Amino acid sequence: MQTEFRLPAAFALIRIGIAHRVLLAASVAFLQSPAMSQTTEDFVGNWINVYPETRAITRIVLTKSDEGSELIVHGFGACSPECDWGEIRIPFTGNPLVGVYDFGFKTATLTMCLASPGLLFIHADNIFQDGRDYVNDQLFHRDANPPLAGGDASAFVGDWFSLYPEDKDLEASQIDTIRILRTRISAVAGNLEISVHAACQPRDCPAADGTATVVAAGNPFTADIDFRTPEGVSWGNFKFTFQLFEGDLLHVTGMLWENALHRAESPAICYVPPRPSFHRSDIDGNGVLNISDAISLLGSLFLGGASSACLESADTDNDAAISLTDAIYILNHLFLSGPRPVAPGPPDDPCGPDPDPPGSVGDLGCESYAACR
Ligand SMILES: [Ca+2]
Ligand SMILES: [Ca+2]
Ligand SMILES: [Ca+2]
Repeated sequence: MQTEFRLPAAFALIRIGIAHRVLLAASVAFLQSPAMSQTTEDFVGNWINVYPETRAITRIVLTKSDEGSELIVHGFGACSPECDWGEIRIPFTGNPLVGVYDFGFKTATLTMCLASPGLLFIHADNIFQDGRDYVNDQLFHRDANPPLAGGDASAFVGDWFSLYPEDKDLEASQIDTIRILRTRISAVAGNLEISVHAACQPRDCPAADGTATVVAAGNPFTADIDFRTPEGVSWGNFKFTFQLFEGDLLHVTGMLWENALHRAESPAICYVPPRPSFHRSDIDGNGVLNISDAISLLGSLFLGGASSACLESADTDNDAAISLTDAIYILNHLFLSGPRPVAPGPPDDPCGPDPDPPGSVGDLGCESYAACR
């Protein structure tokens, strides 16, 4: 018999500690890569939440002060009609910017980070006077239409990870919700197979997994996902929305509807980890291409030697197979002026990723390659 799972209603009084701040800073630093613009003008705009059904900040208007040294932040929250949070002024200190709203009953600290020229990421720490606090992550697009990524369904394929470390916000947040930690999307027979791993907040309940198979139907697409703990306890049937934005940002939102009431909302901004860089044909990974690489490859193919820690590097001709041909290719290049190893090229070329799409047949992976760290 299944026990119905209930998110706990009691709130513990845990304050956000220094570790939380340090981790936040580390996460925001990630968002700044690659280098983002750092002028006030880049922040100025009418920023709209990418998720129209949000119960948090619906939009935020950023303008420049007359003297140009400050940004004026004008936030609006989800109420009916729209809640006007009023204006706060914050000095411009670069990317990210931090502003604090003090509502009396709670403070909301907004860390605003340009994720790309058209996308603003806001991490909000809400601390209530009674000690409860919760955090949420939201993504905003500038004016008009969201900059959704183009391409077909394969663009969604990959392993996606929450922007924040897995346990950080679970400790900080005291409001019942779930946090999406990891999402894996695979292409199978024309469909997308989705696997979402989530944890609930506060943390005194187990993490759960949900899976779904959907027909790949554009960007965004939705999926109904039933979450189950390892013991088989159901969290209920969540309505998920997956939106892919320019710059490899996947926005995942889960809504749980119970008796037609909105019960939980868990936006999670996710990112694709940077693809590993390597040099093609440097089988032993020492940053130099010579006959040892061919010998090492032949050893792994025919003498039971260890295979390269970077399979893509060993696939010298990038034909999705590591074979004798690759060793011959190296020898031919070294001693008979044969063609150079293909992109990203041998060690005298810049480090780079495999040109094949992530998760495709041609993507053999590269677990580690020390010469390109
Ligand atoms: Ca080598
Ligand atoms: Ca090959
Ligand atoms: Ca490849």
